[in-house]
Amino acid sequence: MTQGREPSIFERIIAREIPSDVVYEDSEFIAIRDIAPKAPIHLLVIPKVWTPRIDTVQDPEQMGRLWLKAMEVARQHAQDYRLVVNAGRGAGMMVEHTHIHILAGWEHGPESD
Ligand code: DGP
Repeated sequence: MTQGREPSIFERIIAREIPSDVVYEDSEFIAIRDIAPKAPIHLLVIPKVWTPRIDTVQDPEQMGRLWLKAMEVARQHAQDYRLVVNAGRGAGMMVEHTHIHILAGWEHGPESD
């Protein structure tokens, strides 16, 4: 249900209108490989229910589940990882649909490669 707005790229990925490399999915979340990776491992954890950006998520339970899922997915791919959230265009946010970036897989830390 997009109620008048254009579906986000991530909603189109969730609907399988756009192909992506899905690494995790359940009824509430999908996790995919970022199309333009900024680290050897670069995943996106995306709630299926659209909200424009993370600071519009009001429900602490929902927020908690999102971060717990991001850490769970991260640990399935790496022992050490960085979680990043861009909130707003001025912070580099390109896709208006709440998501958490998982960055990992460097040999000697994020500044090494
Ligand atoms: P942000 O800048 O925080 O809004 O991050 C959005 C990310 O989404 C960015 O790193 C690139 C990624 N992205 C954009 N379009 C697609 C797509 O069609 N498929 C995949 N897998 N990732 C995408």
